Amino acid sequence: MRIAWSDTRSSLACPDSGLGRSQTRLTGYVQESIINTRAKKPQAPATIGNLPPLGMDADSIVDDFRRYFSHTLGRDESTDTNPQMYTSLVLSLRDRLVERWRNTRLAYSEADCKRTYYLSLEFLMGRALGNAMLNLDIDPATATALRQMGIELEALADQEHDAGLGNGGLGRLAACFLDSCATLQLPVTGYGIRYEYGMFRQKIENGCQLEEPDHWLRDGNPWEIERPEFATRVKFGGHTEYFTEQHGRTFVRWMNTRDVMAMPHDVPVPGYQNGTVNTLRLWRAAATEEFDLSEFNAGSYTEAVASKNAAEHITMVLYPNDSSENGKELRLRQQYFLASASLQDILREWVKHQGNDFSRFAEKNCFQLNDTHPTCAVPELMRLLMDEHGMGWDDAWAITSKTMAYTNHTLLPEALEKWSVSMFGRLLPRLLEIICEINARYLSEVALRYPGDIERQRRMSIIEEGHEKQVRMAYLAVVASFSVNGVAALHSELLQEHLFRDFYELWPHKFNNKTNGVTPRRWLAWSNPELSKLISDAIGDDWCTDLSQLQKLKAHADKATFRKKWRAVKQANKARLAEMVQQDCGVTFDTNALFDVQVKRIHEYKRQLLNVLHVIHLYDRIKRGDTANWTPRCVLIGGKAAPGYMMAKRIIKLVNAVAKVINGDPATEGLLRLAFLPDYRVSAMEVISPGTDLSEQISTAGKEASGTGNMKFMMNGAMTIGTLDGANIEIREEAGAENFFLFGLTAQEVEATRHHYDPAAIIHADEDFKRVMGLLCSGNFNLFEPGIFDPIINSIYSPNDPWLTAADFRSFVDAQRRVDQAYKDQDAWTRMSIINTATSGKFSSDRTILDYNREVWHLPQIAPKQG
Ligand code: 62N
Repeated sequence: MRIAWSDTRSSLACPDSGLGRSQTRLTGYVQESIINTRAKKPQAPATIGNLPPLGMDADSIVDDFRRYFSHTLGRDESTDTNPQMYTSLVLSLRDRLVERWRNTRLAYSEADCKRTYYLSLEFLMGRALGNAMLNLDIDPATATALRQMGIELEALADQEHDAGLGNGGLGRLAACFLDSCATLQLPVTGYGIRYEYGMFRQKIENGCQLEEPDHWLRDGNPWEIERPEFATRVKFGGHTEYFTEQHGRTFVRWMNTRDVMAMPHDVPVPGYQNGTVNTLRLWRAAATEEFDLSEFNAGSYTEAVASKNAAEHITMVLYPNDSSENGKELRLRQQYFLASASLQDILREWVKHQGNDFSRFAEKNCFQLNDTHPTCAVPELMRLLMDEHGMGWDDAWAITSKTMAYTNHTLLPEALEKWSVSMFGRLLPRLLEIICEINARYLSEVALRYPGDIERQRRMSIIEEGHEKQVRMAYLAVVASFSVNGVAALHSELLQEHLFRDFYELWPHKFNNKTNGVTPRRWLAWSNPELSKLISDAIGDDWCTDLSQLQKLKAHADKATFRKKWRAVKQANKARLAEMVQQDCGVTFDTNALFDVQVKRIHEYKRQLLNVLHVIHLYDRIKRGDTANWTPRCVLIGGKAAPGYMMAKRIIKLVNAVAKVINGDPATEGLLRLAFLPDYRVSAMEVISPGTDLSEQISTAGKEASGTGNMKFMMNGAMTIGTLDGANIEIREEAGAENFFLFGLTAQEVEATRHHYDPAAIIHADEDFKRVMGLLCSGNFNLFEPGIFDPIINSIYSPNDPWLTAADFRSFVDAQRRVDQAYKDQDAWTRMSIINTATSGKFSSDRTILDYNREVWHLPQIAPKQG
């Protein structure tokens, strides 16, 4: 059997000998590692010197572009679809980012200020070119430069693959946050994983989802810069041994590990026209060097080279589950790999400047955990401080518990991460020991506060007892963090009342809310240039960095000329969206119809099914001739299903099946269209949200933590039809009840209804609903595939349906009727559309980040020196 990871016995664990078991030697080793990490004398600087700033005019860009294309990339054939042309443009722009990047680093380091590290397994960045041009304020110059060379900017920009390193909202939130931090000039660094394959590409065949690998790095990634000088080593496996020093102090060594190298790739994160460029550092796994050698020496050269693979597997692929963790060992490897590499990186930088003095570490550093996924950072920081830097438990815990902050993104029990204790112990034995010690100490605190309440200790334990013991990562995160937040007001309340009730009772001061937001640069300024111009012409352009300014639009909502322009922009954007639907779905959308859109991950709790039931109801009305005063509708549904989530995949099949029948029936001409948009992703949303009239936010109340798509739609002037769930509640508060289509049970009513839920009776009592179910059950949409929708039909009829789809059918249909009515009065509709944009200011991620900074991070804003 070949060893997949390097064995550190010979080379690393004890550099001076192969023995290393005697106490004196080990003492020597620990001291040496401490001494090695003391501040080193800076080396004499090389004399490369400072270069003059690069020109931001079209001519300078043309010069650089030509040099990259001809000299650096060695090409001379140029066509619009030539990948080297795209690369040449990116490298030219990147140079301009690099200058500002350096200035930013310098400014932060001179300020010697506190920093925050945003740890996330996902950063759903999408495309970077448009964002870089906007934030560098170099869009017009670039367009001119390319025109001079006879190149079309749009064709080039369209070549960029989305960086799809995330599943959905949680990953995109991380990306919006980075944009806001750079724009607010906050010293925040993102740490993530450079997956070789991002979110899968979705193909639709015979109405079913097919997954294709997303090899987004195939043509190279000109945005990133590899930094081998900061490569770090991450340990796995092995075992621990305890030693006692001469002075009686015990310490632990984690040995016989199989190591993997972590190679950083830095991606620039430009702020909006402010000279700041922050960093997103993404780690790639690579084989260690010496492990080749050990295998090589054993005489198995090819096996040694081949086994590099195993190490590199760690960062091969993003797990495409957005709501249920599956307990796979490779996923835990990814999580630890990110946590360990990032913390080592941060501690190395600290020691470079401060030596082994950690007395001010807690006041200078903060780690924001994006859900529980990076929670290995808690025991890993303890381990590094104790085992690598010689600190005692209490000091290490003081630092850890003052620097960790945890954001929760879900209440769904199936999404709460748990790791089997036995697997955890095999893969990360030292970390498991530390977790058990954290648990023991914290449970004794619980015991002190609630003497004799054994049941409470069992409930609150980080280790869940049972047939198979499990580590509850959310509890670990809460215990170790000084701040725990939900992502919308309702969600944060529900966390305190349910999931973390016991913890809230014990530590109320830890809990807070941070309502999500999205960046107005990408989601309004860049993706909707026409509306942006109209807005700026009316109220100036400060809104881009102070979205509350949009309030000023309210005054313009009463002007007929303004409303006319507003409507013209929406029409143009609907035409763009219709073009995309035509291209990707082969369905014709008439831009005079109401564009009704639901795009998000496919999940039962998000209730795409309820949406389809409404569409079937509209079809039924058409078929029975109930079309007086009809409002024509084009319904668009898009999103990916987790590859193993059968119900979600069946719902996609249903949407496509219903679409086929409806679009193919001449009776629906001019009245109703339904399309499923394949491969929903960031760059698609940039076209979708500007062209939408009605945004569907119809989750079962209490289940959607926040939602962020809802905010993108609102900014772009869409009306929302929604339940009182997640951030919908706050959207409705801001827009006003009269500018929001509300329906459905409240979160409280949902819980109360469960005990006496009788969907069959509800359906029987509702003539419309009965007819819809009749169509579904008769096989009207699956003539040649009998029975395929039975699981869906059964879920609707089930008294145990967790999502209570039938309970909300009637009020949903009624709300949609109000939508139809409202859309008929185009002037009134446009007014409501303007008001929605005008009141969307709260949902800028700048506001969210300022909240985090005021209440959790406490960072200074630092502007780099220009030039
Ligand atoms: C979303 F670990 N969550 C929320 F593998 N999760 O659903 C949405 F199990 O309401 C919020 O608006 C948004 O976060 C931002 O706060 C979400 O996107 C995941 O993508 C995810 C990924 C992996 C897991 C679980 C959840 C896993």
